[in-house]
Amino acid sequence: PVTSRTLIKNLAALPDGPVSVAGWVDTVRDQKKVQFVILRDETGAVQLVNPAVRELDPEGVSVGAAEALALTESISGLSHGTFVRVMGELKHDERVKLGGLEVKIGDLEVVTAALEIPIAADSGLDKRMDWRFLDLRHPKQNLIFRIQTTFLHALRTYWVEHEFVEVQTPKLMASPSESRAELFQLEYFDTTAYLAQSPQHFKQMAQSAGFGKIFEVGPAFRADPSFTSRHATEFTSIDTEVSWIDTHEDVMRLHEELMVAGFTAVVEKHGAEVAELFGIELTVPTTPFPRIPLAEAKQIVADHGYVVPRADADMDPEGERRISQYVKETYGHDFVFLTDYASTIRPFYHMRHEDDPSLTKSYDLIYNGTEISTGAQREHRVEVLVAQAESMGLDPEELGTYLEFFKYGVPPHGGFGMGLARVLMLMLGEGSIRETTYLFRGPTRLLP
Ligand code: AMO
Repeated sequence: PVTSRTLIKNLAALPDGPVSVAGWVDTVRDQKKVQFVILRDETGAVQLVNPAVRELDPEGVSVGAAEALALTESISGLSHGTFVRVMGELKHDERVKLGGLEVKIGDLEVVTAALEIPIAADSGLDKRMDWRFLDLRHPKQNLIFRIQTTFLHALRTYWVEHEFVEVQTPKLMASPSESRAELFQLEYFDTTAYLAQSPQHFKQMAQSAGFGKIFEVGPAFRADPSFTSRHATEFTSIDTEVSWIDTHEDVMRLHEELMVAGFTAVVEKHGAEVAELFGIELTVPTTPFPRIPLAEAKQIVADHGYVVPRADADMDPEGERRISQYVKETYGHDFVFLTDYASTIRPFYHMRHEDDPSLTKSYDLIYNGTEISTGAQREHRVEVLVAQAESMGLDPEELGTYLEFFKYGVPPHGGFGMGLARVLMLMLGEGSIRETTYLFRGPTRLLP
């Protein structure tokens, strides 16, 4: 341990006796004869107690009376949010509602006082985002980021055990990484740079570089002006790319294994807390996840009374919700791969089916009604790649050095990108990725 404080969650396992705890004041109940303080740290809450001394005995004889009076006054003045360090005596007592234990305050040091906290648990989302550092003190918010840690750790363990190489690709680029849409442009000395919309180019480069299997967890930027619950201008993208695949089916199998690894760890470690704080019974998804070709999925939702607005377009959010509902009812599954998107609505680098070039070897993964991921087998034959780019109106010049990666030998490969905050949002039944992003960035939010 690097500090002498005991984490509040660990108090229960200690015997009665002296302890040192530290955290912030949640509430003070200042009664005539006794004071109670609920102290929180990142692991829980505990009740502190102090027998109040309101005035000095006129005889002034009792030893320590002045200190006891000062302590009582100090506790009376504690505002919500004040950070304190407390030395005291731990006592297990079944009658105490909060965890069946109590710490009798011996000494209380005010480390930093707090102004009146400007938000409450029921404040509006935007106001909470203004005060995100205070909002994050709430146990629910804290749990989200512990779950995120567990989820990413499990993915990382999977990748490492399967000999994937971790890469950090640059976020400053000379050319757009996905398309000209939603592109942040910035001054870069005498030239223009773009913020990476995804690590797409460089995860494919790793296949040309002979790395075989790679992963990256890093920022991606999209100049998306919309104010939806699922879009941010900066988000954390989970990316992986592997060589020597036969079809996008191989990518989907990898994707399923990663999701099972992530969910297994989260259910094991946080299942009980999630049930308690979010009211959700998390389960590990079974494999294989259902797979439905996009055209069929659109037909299914149409048969159920909803026609996706444009026949040649992607599923819209309502279509995603409905196909998810159908899959839940039909297969009892929270996940569904929508596969074989039309080549007109997929990036030029998606491989097309040999027997039907109007369709790509690609998929979106939908989870509880919303897209969390896009994946595909990539086109690795440079002449086909160039033709596909041109047929979609792209100038190969604009692709920078991307095409070079394919001219010196490259294996067949594929991969996927997945938005971290979306996974958490859908896992925990939250209404917005603002809740599951540490600091959300949107068109009108650059602070704090
Ligand atoms: P795509 O553009 O579909 O694919 O993005 C992949 C996943 O990233 C997340 N995502 C976002 N999350 C929050 N805010 C946004 N503005 C946002 N945009 C995307 C979503 C989405 O499913 N290079 C490909 C992936 C690949 O083929 O490997 C790509 O970027 O969860």
